Amino acid sequence: MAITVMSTIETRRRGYRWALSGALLLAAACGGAAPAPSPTPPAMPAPEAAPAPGAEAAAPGALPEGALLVADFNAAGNMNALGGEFGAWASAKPDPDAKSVDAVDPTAGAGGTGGWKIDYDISKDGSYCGTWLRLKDLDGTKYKTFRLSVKATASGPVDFIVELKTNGGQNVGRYVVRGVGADWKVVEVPLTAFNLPSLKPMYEFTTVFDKQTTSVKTGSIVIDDIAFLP
Ligand SMILES: [Ca+2]
Repeated sequence: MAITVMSTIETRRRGYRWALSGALLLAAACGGAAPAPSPTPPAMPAPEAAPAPGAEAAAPGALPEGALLVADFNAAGNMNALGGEFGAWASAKPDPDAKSVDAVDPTAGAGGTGGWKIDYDISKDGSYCGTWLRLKDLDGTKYKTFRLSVKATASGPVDFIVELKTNGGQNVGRYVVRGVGADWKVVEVPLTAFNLPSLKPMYEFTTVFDKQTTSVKTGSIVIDDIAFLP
């Protein structure tokens, strides 16, 4: 099934206007406008969730020395701090249709800054979707921990999968983030928990919502401050 994701819908954000016209975007995405292949398919089906080795703190903190900020979503557009694009993807025929719409919201992020708002709908049984963010082949061997901040805005608690991919997407490591509610959660995952054969070159960060993992079938989350920590 994983290979068939080449037919998924991808909604790319090209400008800040997208963030300000979410309703139009949603309508366009729901209508299946401009479908394009997902950059890389998610690894399906979801494996057993690994025992949580990650620490989940209560509030965001400043990045330590030597950390690499990947994206803080404080600027308009769909380009991260590494010069990589980001966007949304969703399953489509022959699999059941899902919906995923992402946008940079100028105030939904941590501390009222910009954040990556993700609306997903996997209410059709067997559908799945998420978002992707390119990592520009960074050298993950310099770091020990992957970090992001996340909250749910429309429903909760939400469980979802985060993936790190290397070698052009050939290798996929997964971690399940659980219990995301209305308060910001800082998720820190040791890179070893992704069980990747190598930590370079880092190709992509992906979110995945599927029925095996995500019990809330229609929801909205905001991600902010994606970083690698030494
Ligand atoms: Ca931010």
